[in-house]
Amino acid sequence: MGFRKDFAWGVASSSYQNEGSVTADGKGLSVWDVFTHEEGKVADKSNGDVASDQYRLWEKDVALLEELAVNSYRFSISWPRVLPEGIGRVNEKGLDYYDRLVDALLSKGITPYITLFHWDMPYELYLKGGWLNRDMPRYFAEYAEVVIRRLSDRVQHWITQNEPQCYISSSLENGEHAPGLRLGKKDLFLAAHHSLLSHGYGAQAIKAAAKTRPVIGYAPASWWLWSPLTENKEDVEACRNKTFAALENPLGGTGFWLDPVLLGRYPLDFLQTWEPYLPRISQEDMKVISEPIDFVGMNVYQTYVGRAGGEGTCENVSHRKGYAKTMASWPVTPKALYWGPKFYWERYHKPIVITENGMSNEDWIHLDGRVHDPQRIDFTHRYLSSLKRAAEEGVDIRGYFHWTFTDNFEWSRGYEERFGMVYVDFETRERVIKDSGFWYRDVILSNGECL
Ligand code: IFM
Repeated sequence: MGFRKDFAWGVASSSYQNEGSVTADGKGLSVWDVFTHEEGKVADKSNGDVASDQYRLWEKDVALLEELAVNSYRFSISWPRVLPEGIGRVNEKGLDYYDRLVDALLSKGITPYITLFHWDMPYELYLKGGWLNRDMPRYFAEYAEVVIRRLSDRVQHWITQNEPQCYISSSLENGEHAPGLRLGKKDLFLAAHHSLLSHGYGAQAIKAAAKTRPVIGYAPASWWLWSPLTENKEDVEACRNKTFAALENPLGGTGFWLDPVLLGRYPLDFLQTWEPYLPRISQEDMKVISEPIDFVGMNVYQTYVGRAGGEGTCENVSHRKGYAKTMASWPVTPKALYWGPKFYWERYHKPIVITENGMSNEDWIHLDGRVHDPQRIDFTHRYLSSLKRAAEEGVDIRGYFHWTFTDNFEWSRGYEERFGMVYVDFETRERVIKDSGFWYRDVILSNGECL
């Protein structure tokens, strides 16, 4: 027994990182459109104005997806393309684009997994206070409803939010991401609570407006994972506890973002430590936040490694000399896709979809005209083997989406790192499937049996 027969094999992307055409056909500005044009915000002074140009080259991209043999494609919708001011006026031309994309995918037997929010907040809503505004969750629900009305006769799989840790912490705490603010703890908790509420209102809006039975997920960043050095009971226990514990910086934590959604409460240790900084959290809010969903999305790139220390602590033994790492300096730690899903499954009993996993690399077109990326093949092989082990031991894993489809705009690092299974020449927008893409196709065609 390996992966389920109906396993979703896919690749993932996002609107700002891929679409380009940032003012085409009536699209409004997002916080990223504004931020990337400010001095010193992006490492290579670039922006997503064109990105991988998917808005114009979508037909080519659908043909590439077919060549990769994926049965699913995860992409996000640009909120300001659909509602240029964030609320109110609907931009039909923006919706038409997603209509065409969905139809083309379905005609090739590829199931769309649509993320409603992958960071590109309408700039007009930022001017209204963004995540600090108590009305944001309602605005998000209004937007969700517009999209669901238009696409849910054909689309069933929805992901409300991608990596709230990033659009709260990196965006509002350390200023690295748009809109580049540095707020204090009280504001951050308020924004985080509103983000969780918007997930809940979004899930309710999807259910209320869907024309076919929706399958709803939520995809926080699963970067705070701990895998045991050995499989001794003590090491496993120490790492499980550490994975869900409240952190010194609680907004990075796993329990903080998942317990409210899946268990209906903030973690107790978090509430005790941060009480003086928290907004009013009502029972009604928690009911909305924990609106039942169908799967938990895991965006997994790495894990810390730990072992039992004294007095129930977990000792960090992560980095050994000369450890393997990706271009982003993220350690190559395949155990993440075994222990992460296992710990989540044991705590939440929710089906799991790996909504992101992958690595950045320095890829280029070789003399033979091909893009050889053996590191990415080895990386993915190792991670998928771990995932397969988890599936074989009974963890309910429904799908895997490689991050990412084509090379794209990597936020504040611009175009310096390439995460794609398809190479993009950012001058000509020419695409070349990398060796890893062909390798992944064989994995998909064997449903993971060849791993
Ligand atoms: O490119 C990002 C993506 O937008 C969110 N998750 C992590 C990826 C790699 O940094």
